[in-house]
Amino acid sequence: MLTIDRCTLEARVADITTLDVDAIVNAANTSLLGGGGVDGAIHRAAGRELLHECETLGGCATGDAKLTRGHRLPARYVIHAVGPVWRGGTHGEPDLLASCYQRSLEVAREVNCASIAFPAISCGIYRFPADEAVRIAIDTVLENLPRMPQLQSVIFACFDHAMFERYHTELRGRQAPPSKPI
Ligand code: AR6
Repeated sequence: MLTIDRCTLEARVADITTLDVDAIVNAANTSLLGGGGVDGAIHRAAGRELLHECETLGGCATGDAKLTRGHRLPARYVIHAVGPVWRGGTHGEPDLLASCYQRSLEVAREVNCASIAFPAISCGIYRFPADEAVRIAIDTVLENLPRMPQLQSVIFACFDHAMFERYHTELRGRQAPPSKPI
């Protein structure tokens, strides 16, 4: 866990659909009409009403994010972010992934979220290398914190222990060393 001012960043092994936070982020595709992975799990848990709301949004560009309500989820909102498909890293994938986190945080700020949970966007079906994705996720959240005074909790929800270890190690590496006694 890393605490910066009033905000904690933590990794958790968790099914993101169970988290009682203001917003969970979905790793969606450009249609916003559901799919496999975490997207499928979120749509199953939220119910048909989520699909109906998504149908009104007209899709979403890669690197962007759009808001819906959480419907039957414990979370108040779902922020649907569209990550890049990994195509070797020379097609702007890192910038597009950073943009997903950036846009998700901007959307969360618009509805005044104090707590948000992210999955490892693009790290499943879209095959983005996990170590680099984790660094991008944490960097982008940290860069945005000064603009988000309402934010108190950021959870990186990991589906397996290997992903948890990546976030945990990276977060520990960002911890300021204890100040030396004078
Ligand atoms: N809670 C938390 N993390 C999860 C969960 C869950 N319930 N389920 C899977 N993960 P992926 P992508 C992890 O494939 O790579 C869909 O079809 C998973 O282990 O869900 O961005 C969409 O419609 C991995 O670490 O998303 C798109 O077409 C991470 O979530 C496409 O997949 C992301 O894996 C998006 O692919």
